[in-house]
Amino acid sequence: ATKKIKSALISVFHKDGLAPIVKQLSELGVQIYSTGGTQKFIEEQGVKVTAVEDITSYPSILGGRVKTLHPKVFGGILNRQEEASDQEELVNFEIPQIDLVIVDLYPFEDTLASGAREQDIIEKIDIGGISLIRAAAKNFKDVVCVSTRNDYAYLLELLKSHKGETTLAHRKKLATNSFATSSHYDAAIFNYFNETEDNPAFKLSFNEGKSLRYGENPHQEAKLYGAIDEAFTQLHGKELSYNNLLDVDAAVQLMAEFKDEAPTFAILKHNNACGIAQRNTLLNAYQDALAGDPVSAFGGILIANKEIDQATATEIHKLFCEVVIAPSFSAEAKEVLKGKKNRILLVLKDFEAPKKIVRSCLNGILVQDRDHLTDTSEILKTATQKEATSEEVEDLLFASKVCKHTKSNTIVLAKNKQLLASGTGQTSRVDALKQAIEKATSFKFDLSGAVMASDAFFPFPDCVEIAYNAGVRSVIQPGGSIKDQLSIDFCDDKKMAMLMTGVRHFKH
Ligand code: 93A
Repeated sequence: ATKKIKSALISVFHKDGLAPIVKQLSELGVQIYSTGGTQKFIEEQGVKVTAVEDITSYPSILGGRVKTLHPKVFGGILNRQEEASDQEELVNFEIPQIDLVIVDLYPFEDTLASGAREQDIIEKIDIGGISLIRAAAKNFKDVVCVSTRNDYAYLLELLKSHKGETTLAHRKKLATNSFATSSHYDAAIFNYFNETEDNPAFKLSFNEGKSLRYGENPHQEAKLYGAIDEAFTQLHGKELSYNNLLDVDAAVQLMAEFKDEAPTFAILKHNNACGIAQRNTLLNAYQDALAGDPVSAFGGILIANKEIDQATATEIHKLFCEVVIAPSFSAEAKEVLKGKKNRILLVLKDFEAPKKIVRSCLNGILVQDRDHLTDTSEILKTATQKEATSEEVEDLLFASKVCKHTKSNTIVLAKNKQLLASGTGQTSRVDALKQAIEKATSFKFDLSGAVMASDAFFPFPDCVEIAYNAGVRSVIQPGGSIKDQLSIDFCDDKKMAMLMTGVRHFKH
């Protein structure tokens, strides 16, 4: 199945990289056909070339929209050399055989990215070029298809060392690359038309994923799709792993809740906050976040809502942590934090998180709106006789925001804008509460006057009872259980305040 290239059709948008190829083709005595601009370029190289119009007997029409779309061109590419009837037709219709197709498509994506007008973008939807690629790749048994400048070096090698002879394997490899080119190209066009979905996750292009070192575990392969460099700039450290990326995502979503508030610092492990605090200075916020659970903080993901200064960096430097994320780092802070070779430093950009989130499910994909509802004082309704004090309301909202970003079932205990402990990802709400109390107690936190937040309603009054016994005096929860009244009655009896948000924040 070795074939020698005797003729070529070349139609390329960008002419760079083409000169050595046409020279080599000419040395091999290959008959070259070409379209307008490409023809001119080839002539400038002093290489003999025949206009495609000479094959079609048609000029380029409709302002270039129809140049190569002609049976004489496609017949030359799609004919099967083994089919006697195909070959007869070539003779009858005076169709020249085409052995090699080189195309560089209209730059649709670049034009889109340049912010061009719709009309100009549409004009950059290549029709003839993509058809040439599909035709040549389909007929890879006989035809060599070069669909991207990335394959020029490979082609040159075939022309030089193999004197223009190609094996079936060579041609199949180039055909495979060609369908990668065409599917990527069409996906970009689809995404442009399908803008309404507004989700970079849909803008996956299947030949462009970035390989990660491994997935959740070393035996799992993994890839990352999408332009995450639009979300942050990495200043320092090793390459982000699969798990790092999930933690960074969780950290960024959590901190978005506190974006314009006082200095806030959070430490996450396994996508959950193990410490978070809001203070007058970032240093204090960091110290009190760390105090929330200094054991879990080891190897954690750290995030700040303000620039990390030298004082905070100096404290952080004492901790072994995987990633530090902030809107910026002072020059001194950068120096300090770069002191550990592997520590990843990320500058968070002002990016817009996609409005939809995507997950695989069985043999399909689940798509849902992001949980964009943030609990604010306006939505709160007091269910009990006792009102919460303004300090308590602040703590309740703080706790509720943390709760929203913690795996369900979750209970968050907080006081004075500091996470005291949470119960995360438990199969019962009571277990989540017990876990939180035990953790808080083990770190010697005084729970008297603490607030409790729950991501979903209390089905029974047991949680408020256990919380009361631990010292909790105010509670925030969505409400909506048919047994809400039992929890409310208990609170009234014990002079506790209970605020209802009406908004559930499950995070499965
Ligand atoms: O407008 S098109 O879709 N119509 C065509 O028939 C056609 N044939 C080739 N665009 C077409 N091409 C594209 O023209 C090629 O994909 C290439 O990008 C470009 C090369 O044009 P020129 O040689 O005139 O610079």
